[in-house]
Amino acid sequence: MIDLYTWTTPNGRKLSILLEELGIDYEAHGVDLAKGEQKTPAFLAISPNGKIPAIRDRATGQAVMESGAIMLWLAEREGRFLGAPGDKASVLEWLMWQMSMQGPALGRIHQFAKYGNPLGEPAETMARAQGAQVYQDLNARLAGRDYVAGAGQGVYTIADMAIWPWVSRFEWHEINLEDYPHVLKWYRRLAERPAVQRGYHVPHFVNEVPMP
Ligand SMILES: N[C@@H](CCC(=O)N[C@@H](CS)C(=O)NCC(=O)O)C(=O)O
Repeated sequence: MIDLYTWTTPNGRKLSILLEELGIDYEAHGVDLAKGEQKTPAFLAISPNGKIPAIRDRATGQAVMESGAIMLWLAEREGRFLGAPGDKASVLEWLMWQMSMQGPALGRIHQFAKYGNPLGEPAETMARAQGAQVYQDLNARLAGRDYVAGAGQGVYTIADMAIWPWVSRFEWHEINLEDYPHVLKWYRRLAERPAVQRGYHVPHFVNEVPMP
């Protein structure tokens, strides 16, 4: 049994989607970020960086923080969603791209769009240019492919599950997915998966999965 500590954000949904895809027993615990529950001593003992998501394996007591690390840890433990052995390099490439490029770039736009801009116009212009770059790179990668990692047309892996929840916030970062047709096709393909639908609504329902 895995305890999942999460909230209704893209980083949290990466893990609920993976757990739903794996079909293993887990219990989701909502950590209300607006109430500061991520900074309580009890939660910091599980996630020392004070951020969701985090997990704890109830059988061993092993806790893991950082969404990319948790995804890799679970996928390796279960031996699933990493593609064939020869696909591992590209799975890691796109998982790390998500963590270091896509998440931070789109997160900065969300800050400006939703919570105001104390840094001035140049910072916002730069953030939006980086966001557009992220979409251009993903669109180029998905041309002629079904999934981001793996040989040929690709194979469904944790890299897709990490990237998709951030794309599902396209309205927040004011990106028109019609401008990125390969991303749009891939986004819709994943959105049709029952596990993605279920994982999106953990720890509770906020809105239907956005469908462009
Ligand atoms: N690098 C971390 C980022 C996690 C993260 O930024 N979590 C946000 C929600 S999406 C959070 O917990 N924010 C609360 C805070 O910073 O106080 C990961 O990928 O797990």
